[in-house]
Amino acid sequence: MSQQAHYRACHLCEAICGVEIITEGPQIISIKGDLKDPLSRGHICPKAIALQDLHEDPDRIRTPKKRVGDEWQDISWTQAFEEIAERVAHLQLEKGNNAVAVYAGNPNVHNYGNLTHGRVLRKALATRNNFSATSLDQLPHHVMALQMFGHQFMVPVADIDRTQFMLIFGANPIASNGSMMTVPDVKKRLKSIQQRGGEFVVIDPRRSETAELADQHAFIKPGTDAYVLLAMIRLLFEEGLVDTGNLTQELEGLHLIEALVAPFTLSLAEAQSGISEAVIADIARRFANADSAACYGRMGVSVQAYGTLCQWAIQILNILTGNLDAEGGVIVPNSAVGYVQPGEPSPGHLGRFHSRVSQLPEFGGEFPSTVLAEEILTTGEDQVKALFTLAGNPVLSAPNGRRLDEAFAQLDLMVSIDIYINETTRHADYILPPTGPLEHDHYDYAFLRLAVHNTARFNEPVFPKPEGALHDWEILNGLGNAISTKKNIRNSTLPPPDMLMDMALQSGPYSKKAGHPAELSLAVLKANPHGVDLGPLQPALMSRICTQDKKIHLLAPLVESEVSRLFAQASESAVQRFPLSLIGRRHVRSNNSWMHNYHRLVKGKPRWQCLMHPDDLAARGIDCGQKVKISSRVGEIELEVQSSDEMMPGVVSVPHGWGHQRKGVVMSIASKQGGQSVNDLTDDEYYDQSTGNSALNGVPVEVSAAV
Ligand SMILES: Nc1nc2c(c(=O)[nH]1)N[C@H]1C(S)=C(S)[C@@H](COP(=O)(O)OP(=O)(O)OC[C@H]3O[C@@H](n4cnc5c(=O)[nH]c(N)nc54)[C@H](O)[C@@H]3O)O[C@H]1N2
Ligand SMILES: Nc1nc2c(c(=O)[nH]1)N[C@H]1C(S)=C(S)[C@@H](COP(=O)(O)OP(=O)(O)OC[C@H]3O[C@@H](n4cnc5c(=O)[nH]c(N)nc54)[C@H](O)[C@@H]3O)O[C@H]1N2
Ligand code: SF4
Ligand SMILES: [Mo]
Repeated sequence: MSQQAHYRACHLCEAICGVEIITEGPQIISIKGDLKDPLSRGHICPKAIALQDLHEDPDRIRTPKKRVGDEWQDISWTQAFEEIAERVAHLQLEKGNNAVAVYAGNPNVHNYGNLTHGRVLRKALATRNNFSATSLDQLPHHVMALQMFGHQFMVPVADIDRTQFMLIFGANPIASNGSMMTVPDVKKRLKSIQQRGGEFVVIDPRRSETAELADQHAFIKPGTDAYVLLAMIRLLFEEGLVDTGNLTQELEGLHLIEALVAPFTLSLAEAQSGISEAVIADIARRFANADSAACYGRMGVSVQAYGTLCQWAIQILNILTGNLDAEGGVIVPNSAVGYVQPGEPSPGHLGRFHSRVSQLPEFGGEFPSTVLAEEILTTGEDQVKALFTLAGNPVLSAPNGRRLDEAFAQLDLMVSIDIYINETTRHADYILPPTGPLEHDHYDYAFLRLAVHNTARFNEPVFPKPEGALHDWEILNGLGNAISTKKNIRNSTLPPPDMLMDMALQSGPYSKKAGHPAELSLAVLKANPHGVDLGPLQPALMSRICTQDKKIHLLAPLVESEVSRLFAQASESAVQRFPLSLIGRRHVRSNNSWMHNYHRLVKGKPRWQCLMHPDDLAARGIDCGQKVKISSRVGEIELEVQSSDEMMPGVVSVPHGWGHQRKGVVMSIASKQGGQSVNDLTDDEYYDQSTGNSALNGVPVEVSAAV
């Protein structure tokens, strides 16, 4: 049999690296970085190699399953769609449409058919109870973009390849490979800043892999970034460093910001954050005086109690220093598909309606995932009785996972579109497994919109679709159609996602229609399997802005109330029962909750331990390597602790996504791993008050020796 080379994206993280996969018949011979990919230029990380484990994994389920007692029975797709549709129609007729909820997890954004076809199922269900990983992750970015620029996806990205100063709050791209910033080969890109005479600075409670390489790292007490950011903004006004450049005429509300930040002095910032006044002032001045600068913040500042305020303040810092929409600053990418401009659908909306139990606001038609358990467990009209999970594992990923376990166990119906029987799907009545990632085509609809360099790339499947298998989008079409038929409502299935992408490419900014020389279409991308280079980021914000008055809105009521809440909190005394602060951690060989079943990744030292500063351990009489009990308001876990001066004193780090020993999980390698789920400690009542985005970082905890 002859060998064949396939070029495609690794879909496992936001870096979307190009890979070259050599196959011989049904066998994978090798997986390497694609040197000709214009975005990733040959870079890959160890996870790409594990695509082979994922493809071959005998635990990955390949036929629809129905629970019968404690057993899983293989059933046909027709039977699955028919039975599920019957039960949904019956339940919704009796209890109303909102009795059914949907949780869409992270891999949906890595699989374009889920993005295009999710709406077929949602339309059939017509429920208000939609949830997703967005509110465990990045809601503050979208709320900021909507308020300031009028569209939730108008998210500026750091122009890392041209900046002279990058200021990073709470992100560890060396381990995560970047997020809300598609940046393959980030290490080389960060080092290039230094090589061209620039610098990068990291603010993080842990001396992370990224902080290790930085020109400067400052430890910060978790959850206090907003004090530092507001003090930096205050200093810009006080020292006459505000220079809004070309955007001066376009800004609405600039004069109000100076008064708003007036109470946030450097001394308040030092007292709250642990970073000295001198260091904060020096970083702010260097940022303002740099030839170009980009401030970027991720999980550490998005998924904490002031996530939205932090994302707002980060953009204000970029704007006040003339770095928004400027080369080397932050720029909204010009993607070939989903190019945001007036008229692009789904600009977003916040707080049009509120969740039933805790009255948290919807965003873009979704409630924060933190209220999913209470919507199932609290009786009354509109109580959630059935759940669809699409590529999500909330039991390990959302706060207070034990409460979700309890909630899922009492649902009348649960359906999971997923490839494993894991901590979440073990509760399902039906599991519907799609094809594996190498068995379907791919266009990076989500991440090409967030990339640090404009490119477009389409991937053909590496292997043919196995007989009898369905793609995620075909399952969504099938379910949507069956449910609509039973409910007797009009709903049409959608054509395959490649057709939809072709239409979008041919009406996008690089099309023949738009007069662009690239003349992009699906056929052009198919003829260029390594991807097409569309050039560096291009400032063009004001021609695309989506606010009604075409201005950039610097202030919103939610920002003002968050600023007041932050100021009031400074005089509150800390909770003594849980004096330590819990944060997360990512490792390059692990990915969220579902990649621990691949021997190529889990080999080597364990990566799930808790890290603490030696002084915190000494104060509690705990030795390195000992088992400790970590407790929070909602629960406790026991884990081995490692002593590490990477940690700021007072801070405890535990990665999420571990703890696969729960009964019924069918992942033979993962369930033999150690580790516990940190989300048995994180608190569903601890969230960003303005949006309901979970605060998974900065959770109050205490640690003691396990007995
Ligand atoms: N404490 C703490 N918690 C966190 C975080 C943290 O930093 N700290 N991070 C949060 C973040 S940023 C995120 S995005 C969430 C992620 O949390 P989730 O949204 O729950 O996503 P995953 O954990 O990635 O789970 C993915 C699920 O999709 C399935 N799957 C994988 N590929 C496919 C596919 O192609 N099709 C289908 N149908 N299913 C597939 C897997 O088997 C698994 O069940 O976790 C959040 N939770
Ligand atoms: N290898 C790997 N890559 C991944 C993932 C993975 O699980 N593994 N997950 C993917 C996903 S879904 C996402 S969203 C991205 C996330 O991408 P990143 O945000 O880059 O990843 P994290 O490791 O969560 O980085 C958060 C950093 O914030 C710090 N931090 C915690 N609390 C605070 C705080 O209060 N203030 C400040 N300033 N810092 C704080 C942490 O110490 C950590 O270094 O990664 C993606 N890539
Ligand atoms: S950094 Fe690793 S996991 Fe992420 S896309 Fe590249 S190869 Fe895949
Ligand atoms: Mo995420």
